[in-house]
Amino acid sequence: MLTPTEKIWHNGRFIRWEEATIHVLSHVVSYGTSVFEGIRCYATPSGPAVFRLREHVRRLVDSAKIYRMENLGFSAAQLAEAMLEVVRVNKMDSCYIRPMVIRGYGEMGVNPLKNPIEVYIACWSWGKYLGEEALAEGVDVCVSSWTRIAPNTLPALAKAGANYMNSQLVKMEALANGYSEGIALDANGYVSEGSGENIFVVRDGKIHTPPLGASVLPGITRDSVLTLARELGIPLVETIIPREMLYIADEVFFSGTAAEITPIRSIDRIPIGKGRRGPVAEKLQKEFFAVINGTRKDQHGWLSPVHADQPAAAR
Ligand code: PPE
Repeated sequence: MLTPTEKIWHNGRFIRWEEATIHVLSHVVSYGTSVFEGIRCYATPSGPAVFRLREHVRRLVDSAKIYRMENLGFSAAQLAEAMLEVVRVNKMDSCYIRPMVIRGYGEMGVNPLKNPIEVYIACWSWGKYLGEEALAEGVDVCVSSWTRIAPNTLPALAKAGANYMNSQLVKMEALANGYSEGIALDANGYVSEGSGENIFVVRDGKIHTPPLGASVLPGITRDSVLTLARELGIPLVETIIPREMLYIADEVFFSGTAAEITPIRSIDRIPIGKGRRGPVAEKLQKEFFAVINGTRKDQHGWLSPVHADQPAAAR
């Protein structure tokens, strides 16, 4: 179960965790009117630091814009500052931050435009998403019988609550069949993404990942993986991936804020490569964890220190 923290930020002020409730007739409840983010704050040797804060705020604002929520009442800079403040106020060293923009209580009916936009930012402690052993051992997954949201239905570039109804179908089916996660194909039958992760396929030393047109969320960890891979000189390509490419890959792995970099050791009970974490995933994990642990120079400015008097990580 979720362990409560003390405070949640709501439209510019802090309220108690228990106070952060909404009316059952809020627009979001009937119609799924929400966009949100998931961000990790890591404990570094120089104090807590939020990973890729700017990019997450930007994606939140982009998601809102797609749904015609033009005025959130706060600038990107104010939202970013509020996210850091939530970590400070709750005295967290490391945590998961969940900013949410919802359409609240007012009118009923599909038209959301008269309903107030409410912004909430919560944080809590969140451990390993796909289990403790997943990062080292890899996970067993399936290809879902559910298709990912099709182009021009629910926009995949927006991180909207409603998208996760599709994710839930993928996830529940996977769990019901004894897998830890499902991989959804896009409307054309090509590999898209996991219920809450982007996906990478390695064959002959080259990384393949589906392009943004394959109904994937523009993952910020995905971008980090691509950046680290380029720096390591690993060839990579964003390209459509046929389902069967998964089975004959040398390695397949997931990326995501919650899942970080999680290797996949089997798909539909077919062992991937040697049936455990492969060298490319391991190399990328090593680099990624060195950045977030503050032991590798943060040359891209990916870490935002939570406390003003805190030195930037490992400079
Ligand atoms: N695809 C989907 C569908 C997705 O939900 C996520 C994040 C990603 C890709 C990876 O994106 P990024 O986190 O920016 O690298 N999923 C979030 C929600 C997890 C949840 O269960 O809630 C996350 O990882 O925080």
